[in-house]
Amino acid sequence: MKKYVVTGGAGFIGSALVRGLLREGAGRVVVIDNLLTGREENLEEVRGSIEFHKEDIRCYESIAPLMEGADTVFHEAAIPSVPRSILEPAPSHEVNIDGTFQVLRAAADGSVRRVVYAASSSAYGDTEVLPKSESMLPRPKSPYAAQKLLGEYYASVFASCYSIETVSLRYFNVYGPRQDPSSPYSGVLSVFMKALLERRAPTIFGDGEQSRDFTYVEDVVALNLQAAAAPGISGQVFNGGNGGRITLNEAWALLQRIEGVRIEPVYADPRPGDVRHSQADTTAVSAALGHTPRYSFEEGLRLTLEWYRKEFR
Ligand code: UD2
Repeated sequence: MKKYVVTGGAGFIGSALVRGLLREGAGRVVVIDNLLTGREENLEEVRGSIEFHKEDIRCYESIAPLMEGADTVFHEAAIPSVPRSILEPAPSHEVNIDGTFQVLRAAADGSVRRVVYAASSSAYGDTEVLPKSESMLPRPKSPYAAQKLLGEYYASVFASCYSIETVSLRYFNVYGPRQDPSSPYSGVLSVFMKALLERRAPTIFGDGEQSRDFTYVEDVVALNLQAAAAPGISGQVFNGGNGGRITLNEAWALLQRIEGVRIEPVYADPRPGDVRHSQADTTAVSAALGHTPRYSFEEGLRLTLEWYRKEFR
């Protein structure tokens, strides 16, 4: 029976991946999460089908035995958020860099076949050309972006120096059910949807004309499963995006239209470290992994809004 490990498996993306693995008939799914941002409720209905370990990825001794002999480790655990990494750089450095190193080290020592690493589109920074392709020179603008990029470098170095395969997926602004809207560092769509359902004005940092390639979580789950299975891609980095680009003003306008309300947003100063435009070139990921995103922005938005509606009731 093949064993799969998901670090950060109680988080928003990690728990969706756990569900995806179980749907695909994965035999043994081991979740490692320290519940800093993850929540056990995210795994509620699958709790009986997985092994849950409340451990911190920075602690090699705790995580190494859990990784032993796994087919694939999906490394989702991280402290996300650009502004959080600027305000509190030390914790995110320790988790995103030291923690990632310990995950790779434990996986290599434990004869894991492959690690699929959750990298970030933030690594690109502000490039002159859109869409952003993997061959562009990264230009991180925040500690978080630099940390996630170093994780990629570490992953590919482990693939070349040790007997382990690694693949990095640069996620582009993932959204969907279970994304926690309650922190000042929450993903913008989760914050927008909470404001919409509570009939409050959202805050838009800057002029709202910055754009993102918002990617529905189930497309990221499918991509991870493809990245775990595809042969001959070890050491490589792929974009995990939709290929589209939506401004924050457009996103808020669409949400109002879906809900049938009109609420003027409040505009505030732009956030330091913010990337202006983000859009994935999906050519390489489609050629190497056969990946095609299935959810349009509006479809993903409607599904997510439906989930929040039930959640907040
Ligand atoms: C970055 C990465 C993303 C992921 C994420 C993890 C880029 C382009 N994307 O997302 O792939 O790794 O980090 O944290 O770097 N905003 C508002 N109002 C709010 C909240 C946010 O206007 O209440 C703005 C924010 O200033 C930014 C945009 O919305 O321009 C998106 O912010 P975010 O925090 O959702 O994600 P972002 O782009 O920093």
